[in-house]
Amino acid sequence: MAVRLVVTYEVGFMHFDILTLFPGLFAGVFEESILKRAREAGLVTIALHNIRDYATGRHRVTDDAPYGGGGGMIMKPEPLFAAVEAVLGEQLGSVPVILLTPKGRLFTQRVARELSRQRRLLLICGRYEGVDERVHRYLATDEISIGDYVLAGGEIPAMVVVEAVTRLIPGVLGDPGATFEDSHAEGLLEYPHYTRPPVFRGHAVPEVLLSGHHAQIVRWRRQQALRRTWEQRPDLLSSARLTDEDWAYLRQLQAEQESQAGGNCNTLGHETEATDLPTL
Ligand code: 6GU
Repeated sequence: MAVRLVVTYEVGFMHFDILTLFPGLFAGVFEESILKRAREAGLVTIALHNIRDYATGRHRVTDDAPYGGGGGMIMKPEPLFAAVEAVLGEQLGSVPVILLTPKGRLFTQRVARELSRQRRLLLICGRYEGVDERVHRYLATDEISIGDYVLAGGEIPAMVVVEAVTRLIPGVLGDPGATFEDSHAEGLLEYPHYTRPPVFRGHAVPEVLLSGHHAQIVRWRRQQALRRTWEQRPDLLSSARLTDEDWAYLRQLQAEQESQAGGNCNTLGHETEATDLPTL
């Protein structure tokens, strides 16, 4: 009798609604690579809505000068409320309405994971100069910024959110382990990767990776991830999940650094602010 091996993959589904004044900006990003594949596989649907279509009057005005004076134009509340209400209909109140704004909470892998558990998300692309406060207070249920720098509008941040969330939807990436090993997934930066050739322009692949010793490879990768995080993003170490062995390795790195002249320079040679370990 033949034995049938049944492999089941968990698959998810997500719908994104994006409200923007510039729907044309999204075409390339959504029509290539991972987002194209996720859409073709029926795992993700994305609807772009032009905010201008919900503005009234002959000129369909979507922004206006700020009360109290000052520079820049402010997005008017009426078109945004009308758009969200029309797009969500009965689902208004049960779908997160996320305003992309530099005033929002910081977008991290944790936030991406949190959002990937939703079935539907609505993203409003704000323009940098500002959005009427009534939108912040009474329409948006969440506000997200992708980092401490200034962009002209929320369109590129919306693409960032859609891509980061989509790749976490079960079934989008072939290998379910792939998202687990990502930089940031465990709170550490990722270890270095190598592929053929074994020597390229005189630079050899680390011996351990060619050794076939699985346990040694795992240990080396962990130490590389720790070293890289300590060098580039020491702020991440205080919230990473670290074992006693990890801490021992970090103390060893710190001891090596302290025994070198200069003290304030890490092994890459540039100045870093916080190479001191958080709690040793
Ligand atoms: Cl969400 N919007 C704008 N305009 N600038 C940003 C941002 C968002 N996140 C970082 N910079």
